[in-house]
Amino acid sequence: MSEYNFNQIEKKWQRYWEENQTFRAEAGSEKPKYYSLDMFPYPSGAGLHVGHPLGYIASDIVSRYKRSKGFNVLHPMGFDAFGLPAEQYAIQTGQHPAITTEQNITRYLEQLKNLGFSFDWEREVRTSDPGYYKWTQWIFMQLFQSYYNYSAEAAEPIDQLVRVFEQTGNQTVNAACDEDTPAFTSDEWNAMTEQQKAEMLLKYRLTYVAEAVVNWCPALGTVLANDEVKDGVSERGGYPVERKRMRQWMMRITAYAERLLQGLDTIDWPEPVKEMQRNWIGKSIGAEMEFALENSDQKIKVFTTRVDTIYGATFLVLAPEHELVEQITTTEHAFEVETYVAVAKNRSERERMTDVKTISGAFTGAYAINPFNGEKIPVYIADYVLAGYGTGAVMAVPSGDQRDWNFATHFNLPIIQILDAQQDIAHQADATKEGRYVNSALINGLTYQEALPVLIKFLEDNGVGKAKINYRMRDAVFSRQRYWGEPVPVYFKDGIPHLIQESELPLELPKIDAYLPTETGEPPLGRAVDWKYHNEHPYELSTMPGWAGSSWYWYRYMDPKNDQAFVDHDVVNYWRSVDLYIGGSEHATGHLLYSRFWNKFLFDMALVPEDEPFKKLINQGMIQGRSNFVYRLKDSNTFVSFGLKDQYETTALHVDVNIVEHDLLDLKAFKNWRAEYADAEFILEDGKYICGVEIEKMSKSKYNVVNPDDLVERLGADTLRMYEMFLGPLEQFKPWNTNGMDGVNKFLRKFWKLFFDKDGQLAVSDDAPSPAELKSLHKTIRKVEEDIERFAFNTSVSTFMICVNELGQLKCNKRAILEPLTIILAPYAPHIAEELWEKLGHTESVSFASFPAWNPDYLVENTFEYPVSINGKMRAKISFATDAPREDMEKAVLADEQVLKFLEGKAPKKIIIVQNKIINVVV
Ligand code: ANZ
Repeated sequence: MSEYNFNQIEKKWQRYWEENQTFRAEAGSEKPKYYSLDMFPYPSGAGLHVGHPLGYIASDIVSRYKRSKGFNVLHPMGFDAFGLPAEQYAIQTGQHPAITTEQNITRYLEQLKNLGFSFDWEREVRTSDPGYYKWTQWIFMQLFQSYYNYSAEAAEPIDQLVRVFEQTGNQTVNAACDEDTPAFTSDEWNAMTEQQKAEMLLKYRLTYVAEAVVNWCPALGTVLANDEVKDGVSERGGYPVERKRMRQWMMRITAYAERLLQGLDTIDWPEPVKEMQRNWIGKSIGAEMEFALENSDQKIKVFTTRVDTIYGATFLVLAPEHELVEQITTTEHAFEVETYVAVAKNRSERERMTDVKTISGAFTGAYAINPFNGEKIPVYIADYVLAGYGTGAVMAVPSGDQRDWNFATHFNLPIIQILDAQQDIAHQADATKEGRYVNSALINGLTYQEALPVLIKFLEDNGVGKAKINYRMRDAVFSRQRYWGEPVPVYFKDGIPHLIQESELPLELPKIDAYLPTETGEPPLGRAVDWKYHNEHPYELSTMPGWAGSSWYWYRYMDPKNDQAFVDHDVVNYWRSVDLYIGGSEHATGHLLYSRFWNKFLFDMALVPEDEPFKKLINQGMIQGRSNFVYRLKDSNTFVSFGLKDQYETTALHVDVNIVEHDLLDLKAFKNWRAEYADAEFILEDGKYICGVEIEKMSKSKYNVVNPDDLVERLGADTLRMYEMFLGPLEQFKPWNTNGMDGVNKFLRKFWKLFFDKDGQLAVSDDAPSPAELKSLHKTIRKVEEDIERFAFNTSVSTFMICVNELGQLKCNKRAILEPLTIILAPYAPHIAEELWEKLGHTESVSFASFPAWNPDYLVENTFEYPVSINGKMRAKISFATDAPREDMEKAVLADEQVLKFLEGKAPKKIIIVQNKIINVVV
C-alpha cells in the first residue's frame, strides 16, 4: 500500500489504541508525573463544532510530547453532565434528563474518538453518575462539618469550635462567621437549647442555610449565581433576573478570600484571569467606625477606605435596604423615605453602581454625631450605597468622593475642604500624597501617612471603630430550585438541617412525574412521593448548582472507581495537582474560583497535598465562524453575485458555509438547501456566483458552523489537528477557514511520499545521512521542542512543512532522518506517525519512542566566505556551502559580477580552490 489512505489508517490506529489501552496511566510509576487536563465539556445536544477541539488538540500534543519525554502522563476526559439544557428539554418533552444526557455523551464520545486524542478513557467521569456525585455530596458534608479558623488560617472540624464555646464562649474565637453573630459566654452557650445551638453553628459552618438576596430567574424557575447573570439577564437563555430574598444554601467562600488572593501569586496563569479574580475578591483596606444617633441609642456603622477624610464628612448615607432605615426615619419623612425605598428596590445592583447621572435619595429626618468632633450631620438614604457591601452605610465626604459631591450639590449639603493643597475634587488623588490636613482638630498639618495611625488610634481608644479589611466577594449561593443536579444530603428536623449518614450516600435523585415546580411553588423534588429521610423528615428540595461537580473533578480522574474515598491517599500524593489546564476564559471567576476554594478546603482537611489545584492555566482563544452571504434582489428569488450586488437593491442573507467552497456557491446545492430556493435564479459574474464573507461568532443561526466529523471524513483527523494548530497562536481569537486545510493535507502527503519510491514501494535507506539532511532534521527537532515547551504550536507546523520540503528536495529517504522525524511529528499527527512507524519495522506504538535530542553540531553554519583573488589581487568575496561541489563553485565564480569586471572579457587559464581558504583565478 503506497497511498496515504487516512480514513483507513486513522480508524486502524484508533482501534489499536483502544484495544491496547495505549494511554493508560497508572499512579506510582518511577517516571516523573505530568497531569494535563482539559476543562471537561457539558454535553450539549448540538455536538462539537471545530472550535471545541482546539484546546483538546493542544493539550493532546503536550501529553503525547511529555510521554515521549519520559513522563507518566495523566490525560483524562469526562463530562460535566448536570445542567439546564437537558432539564429544559425534559420539561418540554417529559423525557428524563438522564436519557438526553446519555445520548449527547454518546455523540460526544464518538466525535472525540474520531480525533485521535490520547485520553485514558478508562478514567472517564460523569458528574451525574451516582457513583460520582456520592463524593460531591460527601465533600459538601465535610464543609458542613467545618468552620474556618482565621488564627490557624485553615478550616477545622466544627466539633472543635463547640468545645471552645463550651469552655470560653465565642469571644476569643477568631473565626469566619455571619456579620450578625452575637457575642456569648460559655454559660450562655451551655444554656442554649439544641435548636439554638444548631442555629448558632450555622453562622460558622462553611456551608449553611441562610436568608439571602439572590438572583431569581422566574423563567428558569431558579436562583442563579452572580457569574451566571450578564447585564441583568440569565447567561443561558437571556431571561430577566430579579433580586429576591430566599432561604438558600450558601458556601462561605469569603472565609478563604485572603488565601484565594495570595495564592494567585504562586500560579502560572494568564495575567487577565488573575486580575479578574483579584477584582472579584476586591480587597479594600480601611476602617470601620460607629456614628451615634441623636435621640436614639442605635448606632450606624460605616466602612471607609478614607478614614483621613472624617473631618470632611458632612452627612451619612444608608442603603435603602439598611435595617435601621425604618427605625430612624421620623414620621415627618416617612412617606418620602418609603416611596424612595420602593423605587430603589427595583433597580439592579449593577445599575445602581454604574448610573452616575441619576442623583436621588431621601432624608430620614435623623442626625448622627461625628465621633471625632461631635458635630451633628444628617442621615440620608440613597441607592448608590449598596446593601451588600461593607456595612451598607457610608460617611459621605463631598470634597473627597465624586458621588458624595454630586449628592451634596443636589441636596444643598455643606462641602468642607480637608486638605490644604486641594482646590476641588479633581485634585483629590494628588492631594492625598502631597497635602496636609486643614479644618481638623486631630490631624491639622499632618500628611496622609502621618495622619492614618493617629486616626486609627483614636477610633480604638474611644471604642468607636477599628482598622478593617473588606472583601467585595460574597458568600456563594449553593442552591438551585431544579431537578437535574446533585441532591443536597440534608434533611430537616424542626426546621434545623441535619446531614444524613455517610453510609447512606449517595442520596440519589428520586423519580418524579414532571420536571416542574410543584403547584405550591416548591422545587421539582417536592413532587417525589414519600421522599423523606427514614420516612419521617423532609429532605432538602433544592439541588446543588452546576459548579458543585466541577469543583473537584480533577481528583476523581486520579482514582475514578474508588468507592471508599473520593480519591485514594497514595494516589493523590502521586498525581498531586494539575500541571497544565486548558480551557475557555469564560470560567475566569466562576469555575476557577470555586475550584480553588474547594481545593483549599480539601487541603486544610489534609485530603489533598497541594493548596492550589492548577499550576499552569492556558485559555484557548475562540474560533470564530466565517460566514458566507448571498444577495437577494428585492422582492424576488434572484440572487446577485457579490461583485455585482451594489448595482442592485439587495438583502444579504446567510448561506450555509457547507455549500460554499472558496467562496463560490454550489448552485445546485443551494437550490436543494431550502424549498423556497428551489427555483432560485442567479446573476453571475464570469459564470460564477461569488459569496460575501464576514467573521462572526460560530453559531447555528448564522449557518457558519463547521462540523469536525465532515472534515475528518474528507481530509483526515491528522490534517484537522495540524490545521487547527496552524491557524494561529493558541490563545488568540481567530476565524475558521476550511479552505486552508488542503495545504496541511498536501504536507502530510509529501511526508508520506518520503518513505516510498515511485512505484509505491516502501523504500527507506540505511545509508548515513548527509550534513544537509541532518541539519534540516535537527533544526526541526529543536524548534518543535522549544515550541511545545512554550505552548506555541502554530509555528511548529510551518517548521515541519519546511523540513519536509527540504528533505523532498534532497530526495532524502534515510531511516536515520525519517525515524526521528516521525517521532516528533507524532504528537501533532499521531495516526500517520503510527502507520509509518510500523512500516519502519517497529512493533511498539510510536507513543513510547523517546523524543530525539537535537545535536548542536549539526546546526553550525556550514558555509564559508571565500576571498577571491585574480592574478594574486583580492577582488571579491563569495560564500559557498562547505560541501559545495567544485564545478558549482567554479561556475558561480565565473558568473560573479565583480570577477567578470576584473577579467575584462578574458577567459581564465585556471581556477584554484583551496577548501575553506581561498579561491585563485589565474588569467
Ligand atoms: C469615605 C470616603 C471618602 C470614601 C473619600 C471614599 C473616598 P472600595 O475601595 O470599593 O472598598 N462605600 C463603603 N461602603 C459602601 C457601600 N455599601 N456602597 C457604596 N459605597 C460604599 O470603596 C470603599 C469606599 O466606598 C468607602 O470609603 C465608602 O466611601 C464607599 F474621599 O468613605 B468612603
